[in-house]
Amino acid sequence: MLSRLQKRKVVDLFYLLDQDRDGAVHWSDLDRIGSYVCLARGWSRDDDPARGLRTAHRLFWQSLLWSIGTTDEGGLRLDAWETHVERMHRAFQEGKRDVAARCADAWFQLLDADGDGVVGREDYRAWLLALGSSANADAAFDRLDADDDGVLDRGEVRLRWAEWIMADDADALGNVLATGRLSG
Ligand SMILES: [Ca+2]
Ligand SMILES: [Ca+2]
Repeated sequence: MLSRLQKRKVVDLFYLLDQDRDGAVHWSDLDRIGSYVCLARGWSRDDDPARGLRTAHRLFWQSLLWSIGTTDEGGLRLDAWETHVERMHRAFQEGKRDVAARCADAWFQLLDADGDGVVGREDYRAWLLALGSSANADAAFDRLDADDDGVLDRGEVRLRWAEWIMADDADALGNVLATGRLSG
């Protein structure tokens, strides 16, 4: 059972991901976000970073379907997302670090749009812009980058993602990872 705060995070992400607002998230929504990221970075569809990003988005989508135990047909409705997050809670509680790490790494690949091995400020700005989030990307990035070295490395993303999933404390840094904000 998700707490009110945990649910707020999932709901906020869900409505931003559902780009065509048909009440479910499909691959086409994610693909559209990927195209917006490319636009924001000035990449054309056949550029190497654009190809890499599309692969990362595909892997993210597949890992999500795998985690939820479904196929793309009909898309992922809000209750499926909540089930996914509840499953991640259990994975943490049961010490299944490989399951949690796999999901966190899928997020890392998604956010590291240029594929240079770290999530830089430009990566993160483009993600929030593509998502359509109203958040101040720089403020959110500064909050996430707790060691203040100007990038989010894989370990940092794993930590912040764990907080995004698990934290029930409004001050937890990772609350803003997915959408740049803690709305509602
Ligand atoms: Ca990067
Ligand atoms: Ca950092």
